Amino acid sequence: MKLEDLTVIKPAPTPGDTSWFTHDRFGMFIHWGLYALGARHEWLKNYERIPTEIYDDKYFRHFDPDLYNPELWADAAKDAGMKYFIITTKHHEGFCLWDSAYTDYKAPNTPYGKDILTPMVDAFRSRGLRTGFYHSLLDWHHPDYTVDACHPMRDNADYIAKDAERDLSRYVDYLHNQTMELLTRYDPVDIIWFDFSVGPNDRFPGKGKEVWRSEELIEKIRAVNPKIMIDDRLQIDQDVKTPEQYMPDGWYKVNGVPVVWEGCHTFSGSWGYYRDEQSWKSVDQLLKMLIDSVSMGGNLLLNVGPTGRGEFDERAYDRLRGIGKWMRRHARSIYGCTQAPLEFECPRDCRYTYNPETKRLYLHMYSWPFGKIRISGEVAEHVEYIQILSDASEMRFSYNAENRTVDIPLPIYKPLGADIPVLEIYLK
Ligand code: FHN
Repeated sequence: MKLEDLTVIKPAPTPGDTSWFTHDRFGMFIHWGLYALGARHEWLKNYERIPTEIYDDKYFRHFDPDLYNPELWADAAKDAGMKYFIITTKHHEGFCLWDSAYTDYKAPNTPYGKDILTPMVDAFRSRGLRTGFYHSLLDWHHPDYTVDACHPMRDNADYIAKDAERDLSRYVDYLHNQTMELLTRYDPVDIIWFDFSVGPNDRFPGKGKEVWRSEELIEKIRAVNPKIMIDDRLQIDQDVKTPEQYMPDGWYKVNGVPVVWEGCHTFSGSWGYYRDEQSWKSVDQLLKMLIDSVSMGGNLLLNVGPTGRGEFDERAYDRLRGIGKWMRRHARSIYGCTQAPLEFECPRDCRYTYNPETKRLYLHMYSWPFGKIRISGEVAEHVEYIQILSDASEMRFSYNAENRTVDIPLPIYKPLGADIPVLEIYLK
């Protein structure tokens, strides 16, 4: 087969502009809010059924991240090879990081006394990273937000009884107003990442596209920013599917059709800062999550939960540095890459990524086989030149046309400076 006749998957077209997104592949998610002070999961208000008065007395009244310096965050993201960031402008607790005109429950009204979002957007944009806003549909603080299966007060009969006085549509007006406030004040925002639609249970109705007036909201958003990417959690599919905390076993599909997708993952389980959590993934694991995602045509959104002082956890910096060390030499096996042609068989313990523009194939070796590695079948017929990506050293090979195999003798030791070695294969 000719190279151009091979089957390279293209995702279904999207209403917003995803061209940069499917090129850049790697972003930073940031979960930050009052829950950083609790330092035991961003859902602590729900898990511990904490009434708002107590929650705010503890955390709103003590929020003062004096070491907050978003320049350091942006540097860490850029040096790790990330190309965009998505910040929780408001999470389920309802606390807003920016100086919203629609609420007093915001960072400028805490002891910290300042808008947190503007310097962050400026810092990341000044380093060429694109801007994404996570915005919670749930709001455990707003007076008109009614009780549902995920509400901290779901077992509090007195609180539930007051639902009769709550006007959920007034809350949804607030949601629409704040969304438009964010998109106009920080225009151009590249991604709006809503989270999430609540399922019904035997006690409470759910909250989905009808409640959020999702169609109307999407229309308003596209009217001010037609190219923006909108995620899938308004219950109306838009620009990106968002599988969370698991790795699909193939290109993510909707009704059998491959789509633009992004896997969002934590370093260690919780999204918000969790002081005593010890389940931190290794750099090797994280790199394999990035490569796996791209090898199946997707993006990786890796989350950081800053502390109550406004710093990234040392364990996060350590992982970001490790990822950056590999990306410095291997970035072109990620950026602009996607799933390899379907006709290409991949050797054991390896992954392929493929750049359809440069016609270069990247063989990521998760283990270093002894003596040689063989690539077989259709791919073997297209091999023109091979080098180790990290140091551009030639890898000589022998092609057997009868067996359609290419054998590549390997040195005993895997190359230095490449936690995960990559062979860059020029195709003809
Ligand atoms: O409840 C949230 C959770 O706190 C976190 O924000 C994740 C990130 O995608 N989304 C929800 C759980 O699906």
